[in-house]
Amino acid sequence: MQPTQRRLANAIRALAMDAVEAANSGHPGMPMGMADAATALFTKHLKFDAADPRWPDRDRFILSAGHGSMLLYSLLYLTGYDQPTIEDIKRFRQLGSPCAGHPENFELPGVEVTTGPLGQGLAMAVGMAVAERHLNAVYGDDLVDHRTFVVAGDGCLMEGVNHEAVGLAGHLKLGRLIVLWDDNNITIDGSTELSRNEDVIARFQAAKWHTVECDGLDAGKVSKAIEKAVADERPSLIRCKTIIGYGAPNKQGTAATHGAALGADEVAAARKELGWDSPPFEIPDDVRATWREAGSRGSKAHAEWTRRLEASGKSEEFSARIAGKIDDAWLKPYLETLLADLKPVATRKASEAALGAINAAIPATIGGSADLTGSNNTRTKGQEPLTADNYSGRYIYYGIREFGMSAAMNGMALHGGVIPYGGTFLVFTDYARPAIRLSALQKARVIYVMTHDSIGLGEDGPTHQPIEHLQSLRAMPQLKVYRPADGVETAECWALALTDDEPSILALTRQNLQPLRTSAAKENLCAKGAYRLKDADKPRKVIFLATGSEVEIALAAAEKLEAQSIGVDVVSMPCTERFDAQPQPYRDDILPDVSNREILRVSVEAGTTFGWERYTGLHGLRIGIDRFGVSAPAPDAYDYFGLTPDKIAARVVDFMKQRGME
Ligand SMILES: Cc1ncc(C[n+]2csc(CCOP(=O)(O)OP(=O)(O)O)c2C)c(N)n1
Ligand SMILES: [Mg+2]
Repeated sequence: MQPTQRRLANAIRALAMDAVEAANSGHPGMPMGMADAATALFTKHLKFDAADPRWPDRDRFILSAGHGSMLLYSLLYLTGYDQPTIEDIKRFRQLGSPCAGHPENFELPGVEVTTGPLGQGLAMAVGMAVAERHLNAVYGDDLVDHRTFVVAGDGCLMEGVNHEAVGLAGHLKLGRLIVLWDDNNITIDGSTELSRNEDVIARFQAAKWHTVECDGLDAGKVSKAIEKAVADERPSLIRCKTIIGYGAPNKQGTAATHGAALGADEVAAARKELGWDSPPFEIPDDVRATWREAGSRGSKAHAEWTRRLEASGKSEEFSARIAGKIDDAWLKPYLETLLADLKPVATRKASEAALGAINAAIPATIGGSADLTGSNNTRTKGQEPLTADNYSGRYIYYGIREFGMSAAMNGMALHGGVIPYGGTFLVFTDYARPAIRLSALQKARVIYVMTHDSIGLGEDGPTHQPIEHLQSLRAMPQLKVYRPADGVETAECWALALTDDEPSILALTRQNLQPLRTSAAKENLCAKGAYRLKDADKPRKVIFLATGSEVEIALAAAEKLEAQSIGVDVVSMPCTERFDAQPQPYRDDILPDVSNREILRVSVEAGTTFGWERYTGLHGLRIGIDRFGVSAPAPDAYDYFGLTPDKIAARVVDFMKQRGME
């Protein structure tokens, strides 16, 4: 006799209890409450093949309630993925185990996205569903035809980002997005009544979602609800009424099961309650066999899909597209055209021009903006909007949803087959920051087009003028921050961002900048992160390190110093992270290892000076802005903060005098 769905679910419950017990750390409540619903999904509905976690047409499963990671690890193990092994599960949350505290896409191929920061899994799922519909529009049902399933908790549905995600999904009519809500009325502090009285169902309905309710502890009923969700054209919310920690007789239904080991006595009592008599980490043969069958349920569909791909004549193109392979063949001809007709241009405009060439050459790009299309210059000629009526479009109007946009872009990038870029003002990276951090952690190739990158945006004033943003973003691991100085650098930085396997931020100006790179270079000079734009004419006394719009100011200041017989190198530093990764000899060549008395290093950036001592040394000179900005036309703001060639040259001369350098 086949084990019942309940018995299959109890295998999840047992593994979750035992792993948390062994680690004496973790969250048993959520996996125990949602075990039946997950069993229904994985044994009856989810299209996947445990033998190939990367099958492009698999359904995506996202555990937005990432604290319940043992639910996912159990499912991957039980259905027969190569990883995790039972040994991995025994070492849950220990150093080196792929069964990390929260699900990490870079640890286990079966984990689609990294979750734990509540709400973001759901928001990334929206991006996955967008990518699926877009690729379906491009390649047809034969090659792309899958769904995105999410398990979200009360926390996910309280976080602000869920409002952005739910609004966007409803608007884009993402009918293949299905969210199972673990409605257990419990969060860490206790009952949800402590903090929520909204009608969640009514809210989703108002956002044009389909909703359905079921007993989340009855796999059969969950199955019926999933069938209804699949049949509906709208995105669906399935309200699964559950009991947190279900099966632990003395603790279930309470916050005590949320995030702590149940304790030996309660685990023993739960085993009795559930009729589960196997020792820890042991799965009875009948249960294992049935779970394994569920894991290979999709193998036939997978094989048929592979045959269709081979017969499509698009096999190579499709596979390259999914693998995300692109080159920068567009760059050279683009730069030739650019250099033939140089004029002052804002780097946001230069970015738009580069994007014209990029979008024509690389069909995988999908652009967008959080309601600042005309300011971010992110939409190029002929780029059709991606809408509910036309998923083949390549431009998304995200609305005023910076966080939602960024999280969706993470989902799109991790789905594969598309390369998302999206814009807002640099200052509003603050609104997007939690998703930017997940781009970096997950190595999602997302390109953030962040314009209005300094006081140079002018009259909008201090609320809109970034100060600490560049440096705070540079502090984030696995993220490249680019601040190009002219049209050529902008194109070079775009090329680097597109071919990277990490996310990038392009910080771009509102104001016009002079062309600085006026002839073709043999290589992409921005690739080294910093390079000498001008060599000292007179004996070198000063090295300017400048970025973006301040490079031309540093150049003009250098000319003034040269006129006073002070030799100055000007180094353009579009990407500090790349410079840091250069071999020592290169870094020594740009920044010789001598004291600031011999050669003074001066940083010039219209933002905080915090951190620039990393390059100037403690005894160097840092020119920047260590307060909030001002509301004024850009030239007045620059003058006010002393960021003009005259004022900078004077400051350098003064500083050198004080140091006895002359
Ligand atoms: C953004 C964010 N804030 C806070 C936390 C810490 N945290 C983890 S789980 C949780 C409670 C979530 O409640 P719910 O989603 O209902 O999960 P349940 O207790 O039902 O398992 C909190 C506050 C987090 N992981 N992410
Ligand atoms: Mg809850």
